[in-house]
Formats: sequence, C-alpha cells, structure tokens
Amino acid sequence: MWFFTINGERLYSRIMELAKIGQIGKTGVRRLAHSPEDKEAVLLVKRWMEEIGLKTRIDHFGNLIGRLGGAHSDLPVLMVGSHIDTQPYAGRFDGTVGVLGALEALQTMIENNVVPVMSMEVGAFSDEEGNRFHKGLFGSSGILGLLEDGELDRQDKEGMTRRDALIEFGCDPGKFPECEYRHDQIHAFLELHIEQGPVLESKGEPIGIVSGISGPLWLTVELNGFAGDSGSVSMGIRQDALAGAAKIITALNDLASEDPETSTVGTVGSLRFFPNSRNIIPEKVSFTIDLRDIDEERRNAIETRLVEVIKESVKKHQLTYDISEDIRSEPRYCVDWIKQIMREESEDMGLNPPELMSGAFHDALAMSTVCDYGMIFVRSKDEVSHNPKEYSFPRRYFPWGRVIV
Ligand code: HGY
Ligand code: MN
Ligand code: MN
Ligand code: MN
Repeated sequence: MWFFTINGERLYSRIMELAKIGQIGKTGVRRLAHSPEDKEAVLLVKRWMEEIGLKTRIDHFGNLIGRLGGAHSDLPVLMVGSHIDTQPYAGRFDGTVGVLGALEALQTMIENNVVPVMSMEVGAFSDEEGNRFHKGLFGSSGILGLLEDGELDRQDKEGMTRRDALIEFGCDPGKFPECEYRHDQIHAFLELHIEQGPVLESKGEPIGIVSGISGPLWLTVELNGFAGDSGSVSMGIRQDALAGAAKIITALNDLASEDPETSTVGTVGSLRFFPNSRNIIPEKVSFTIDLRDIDEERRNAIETRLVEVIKESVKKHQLTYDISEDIRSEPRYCVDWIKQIMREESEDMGLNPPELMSGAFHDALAMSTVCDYGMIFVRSKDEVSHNPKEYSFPRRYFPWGRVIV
C-alpha cells in the first residue's frame, strides 16, 4: 500500500470555518438538527465537496452526500462520514472532524490522481445528536430504512414537528423511500471522531482504534400529580410530581455509579415541569433518561431496578406515570479486518494506538446494522465534549495525517 499526506492546515482551517456557523461565545457552537444554521453548514460543506469535484446531493432526510466515482462503479460504496449537527451547547470538533477529515482524505486522493476501486461517499448525516427531537442517528438510520413509526411527529420544545422542520429545510418526507440504500450497496463504513473521553490523553496517544460503541437506552418519563397552593396543602396529601421525580433522578445516578469499574453511565439531561411557579405544587414533570453500557445485560438490569424505583416513587407521591422509549440499541463492535488495517498502518507511521470503546454513540452505530464499520478516535483535551471548551485535533497531533490507498 502507498500513502499520501493530508493537508492538516487545510483541514484545521475548514473545521474553524465551519465552527463560525452557529457560533456561541468564542469557541461554542449551536447547530440544531434541520435548523437554519444546520442548513447553512450543509451548504458550506456541499460547496467544499463540489470544489474538489465530488458529485453532491442533499437527500430528503437532510443528509449531505458527496460521491467520488470509483474504477468499478457497480461495486458497493465505501462510505465515510459523521455529522455536522451539534448539541445546543457544543464544541467545534464533535462530528465535524469526521466529515471534514473524510473530505480532506478524498481531496488528497484526487490531488494525487488516485481513483478508488469502489466509489466512495462522504456522508454528513442529519440529526445525529438527537437533541431537538429526542432521538438521534436520524439521517444515518433514514438511508437504511430503519426509521420507526411516529418519527416525523416528534416535536421540539417549540412544538414544531420533525416533518415541518424537514419541509422548512427543503426536504420532502414523502420521498424518503427514494433516498434509501439497499443494504448490499454499502461495503463498509468508516468514521473519524473525537474521543470525547480521557483515555488517549492519559496515554499520550494522538489516536485510538475503537473496539465498540456502548448501547444507548433513551427513555422519557412523564409524572402527573396535582397542582395546589404550596402554603395550604399539607404534606401528607400532596401529589408533588417534582418530589417524585427527584427520587428517580438520584436513583439513576446511584445505580449507574454503583460499580465504578464498569462502563455504565446514567444521565438525566433534560427536565421540564409545569406550572413552574414558586408557590404551586408541581403538577407535571417530564424528564429524559440516558442509560448506556457496553454490557447490554448489565444495562437492562439497571433499567429494571430503575422502573421499580419509579413505581415506588409514584405510589408514595400518589402520581400517575408514563415511560416512552426513544432509543434502545445493543452495543455494536468494530470488525477485525478493519481494525487490523488501522493497526498495521498506524504502526507503519510509528504510532501505537490503544483500542478503546466508545461511550458516546455515533452514526457508525446505525451503519453497523447493515455493514462492517471501523472508527478512529482523535484525542480530546481534558475529556471535554458537548461543551464549548471541547478541544481536539491541534495541527501538531496530525502532521503525518495520511490517506492510505
Ligand atoms: O449522545 C451521544 O453519544 C452522541 O454524541 N450523539
Ligand atoms: Mn458526535
Ligand atoms: Mn455528540
Ligand atoms: Mn457520530
């Protein structure tokens, strides 16, 4: 195999350029799925793709796909990519490193007249983060025909449905089927992503080879009580939905923290309650549960125990409750043949990348249901991500970034 060295400066400056869209503060970004900022970012990356000669399209899921024709266009494609939508309080590197890194790799190939055996596609998949409509991996699941019923009726905090947000973005949800791939059309999927964790920095390694992605379980819990005057209703007869929720929230944290040696993580990241007045007993609470583990059985055992706590708390506070499921995925492992190539080529560059699992999920989690996948992690500074202080990928870590062909 021979290799070419990417242009690290060009890659880094594109990451910084893209970060100006939806910029918050000095280094923060906010580009929610299917938002005007998301569209502006998609159009900028689309322009960059076209400038290097890729054939581009924005499909009806809101995905941006750039294609480099291969010597044998009848072969399944090698897909590489990630996402450029972000969390509402995000950094500049989560997702963008994977899309712009893929773009840089293809540009380096084109500049060196390398024609890939099979066509290659760079995907900037829509709504990977799942913040706005409470379910992630939308665009990557969409092209695989894996969307569940009701997906288009999901509402954001303003009550806008995903359907209307997509139409505003310029998509026609009625045309989803024509944007789907037959599963045998994709040979494999590769994703470059920031680690969003401490391992590479602690080992002094610039990159890591991902062994697998934790299986996320996302639930939304709704508790219903009864509003009343906080001064006059005695404690024994209250139906305080927020007091009921508090017990469940701390229980999730306690259960997930029980064994610090495990990769179990549990988070309540979003909570809304009504009527939200100092002197009215909260009548309704809705909050999210994000429970993950590379060990699915262990995760499901914690889920069972948590549901028990919900039932006890509901009984104690005389509430009613509803639990809806947004995401339930088993952990998905990278395949050996791709990891082997990554290892050999890294060693050839004088690197010794550790293998590590990913607690965060990625578009690779969706893609892995239909094809082999591999992921490379780029080191994160101070384990920070989903935070404007996220920092990765300084030029000095990547002087030798290469495209192996
Ligand atoms: O939540 C995640 O793990 C990913 O960042 N969307
Ligand atoms: Mn990401
Ligand atoms: Mn993320
Ligand atoms: Mn991702």
